[in-house]
Amino acid sequence: MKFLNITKFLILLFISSYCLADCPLDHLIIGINQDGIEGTEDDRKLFVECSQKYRDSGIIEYSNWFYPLNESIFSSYPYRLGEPGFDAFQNYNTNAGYTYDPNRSLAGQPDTDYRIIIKCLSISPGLRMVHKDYPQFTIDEAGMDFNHSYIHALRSDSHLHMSYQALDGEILYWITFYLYDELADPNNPKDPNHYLPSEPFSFVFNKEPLAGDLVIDEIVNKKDLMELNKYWLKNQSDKRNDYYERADINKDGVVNFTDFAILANNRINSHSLE
Ligand SMILES: [Ca+2]
Ligand SMILES: [Ca+2]
Repeated sequence: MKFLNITKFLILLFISSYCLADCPLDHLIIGINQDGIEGTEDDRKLFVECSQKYRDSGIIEYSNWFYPLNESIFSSYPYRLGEPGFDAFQNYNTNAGYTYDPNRSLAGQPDTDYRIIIKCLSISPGLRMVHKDYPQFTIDEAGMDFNHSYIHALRSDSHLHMSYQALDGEILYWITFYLYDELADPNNPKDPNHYLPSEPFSFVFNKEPLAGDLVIDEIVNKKDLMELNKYWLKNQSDKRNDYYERADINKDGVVNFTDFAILANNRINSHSLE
């Protein structure tokens, strides 16, 4: 009996540490109003909070700005990692650590009042993202997506774990997503009940992309320059926004001529004339 109690205690301890606020695995947190200030232009714009992105990328936190994939026992897609997952800001559980933020949480019921779709814009060949829990799905092509709000409503929990699986443990892999609200009326973008799409965001595995390769495709060209321009002279770059999705190339807090020079140099080196 005592043994059963200890077992039960350990199981509960495991579940609580794995599933609740202090989950040891990295998660990106879905929210709105990134600057946390009411009355600014991002009030209804979706974003992902990136503080935990690459936290578990090495022996110490934030060792790398990529996730190394580990060789697994599986013969199919043998190089794997079980993070990052997704979560969402909420406004009711003050004990939930990093997800409690009333200024950044979505209002209403998931999948009823809003429906957040996480859509893949780009994925490198040989990588796939698998949701191993119910409902199971795999994303391995650009254009595929999943409904985060549906799973959130189904489980009454926004906390999702993902498995990233690849063919190689050394080459660069990437996956790029953006978020949108499927219930938003495209003809009425100022409708206060709906949310605007997020900027694209990426995870990279095994190594860092070329500095300046912001729209990740292993070449630095005009598309990357346009992405840098989107963040030009913004000066709030840090882990929370993944250094403006790597536009702040030297990670000094601001996107300026220093970053442009690095990008331009790699544009020449990657022999792109576009
Ligand atoms: Ca590029
Ligand atoms: Ca910079």
